[in-house]
Amino acid sequence: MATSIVNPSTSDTLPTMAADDQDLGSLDVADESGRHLGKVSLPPQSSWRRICPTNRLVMILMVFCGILAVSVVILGAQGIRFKVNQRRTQGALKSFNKTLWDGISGLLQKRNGTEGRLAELEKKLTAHGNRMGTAKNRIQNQLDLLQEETKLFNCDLEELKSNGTKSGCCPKDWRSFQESCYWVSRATASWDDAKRNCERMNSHLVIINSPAEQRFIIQQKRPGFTWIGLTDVTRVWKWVDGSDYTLNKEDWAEGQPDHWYGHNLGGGEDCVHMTRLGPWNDNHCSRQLLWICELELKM
Ligand code: MBG
Ligand code: CA
Repeated sequence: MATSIVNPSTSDTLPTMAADDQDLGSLDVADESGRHLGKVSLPPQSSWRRICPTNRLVMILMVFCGILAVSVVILGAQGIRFKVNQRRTQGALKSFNKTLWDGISGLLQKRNGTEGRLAELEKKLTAHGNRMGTAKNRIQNQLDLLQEETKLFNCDLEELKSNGTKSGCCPKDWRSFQESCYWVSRATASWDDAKRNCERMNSHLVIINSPAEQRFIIQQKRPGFTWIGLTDVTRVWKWVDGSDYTLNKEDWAEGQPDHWYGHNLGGGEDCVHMTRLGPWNDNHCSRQLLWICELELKM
């Protein structure tokens, strides 16, 4: 006798069941005539398992595909948006770049222009400065001349007023200091010749009466030993006008005066000169040195 297991979904021979509610834990078994033979127990199944596994796979795949499609769409949309944004940003950057370059080239042009103008101004200023310098020199020369002429004029006036007994001016080429005029030689001579030369010019070898006068003479003298009007040829220190000199160590160079005999020129050292920097030394009167004459102004 043949038996069959009737599948509720494919055959009418099996008792109908509500597919949703039927417990699939057992199956009815019937023979060929349809007589019910009993129930066969099936292992219990979850509600998912009751659905055909192929359908479930398809569904999962479909869901997955759906998610994938949605993701692709979202990503695509985002990609498009990103591209649009990127293009916009690029556009903005390009325009910013252009603006920046325009600004920089404008600034560079301005700077070049300013530099050019500055160079021009500098040239003008230099030229102006040179002109000013020349003008200043000319004015200074004219002022000096005017001063000199005023001095000469006053001098002449003074002489006229005093009937020729007073003079306020130094002769040409003589330098004025306080109440005296000074003349500095270019040549050299012995002390005696120098003294005579000064006397020929109605003056005398310089007599130094004060530190201020000493400083002035140092400024005026040429570099080199220079005779002054002091001697001890009479064994007593005397100025050329006969006045006494009291020895002051501060006037002299280190170790002087020493009346040195070591020169083999005969005698010692009786005539005084200024050394290069100013302090005095006694020397042999025959030495050929520069000299300075002094002329007192008649006041
Ligand atoms: C010289 C002086 C000379 C004499 C000598 C003594 C180096 O200076 O000119 O007058 O004093 O020194 O050594
Ligand atoms: Ca000496």
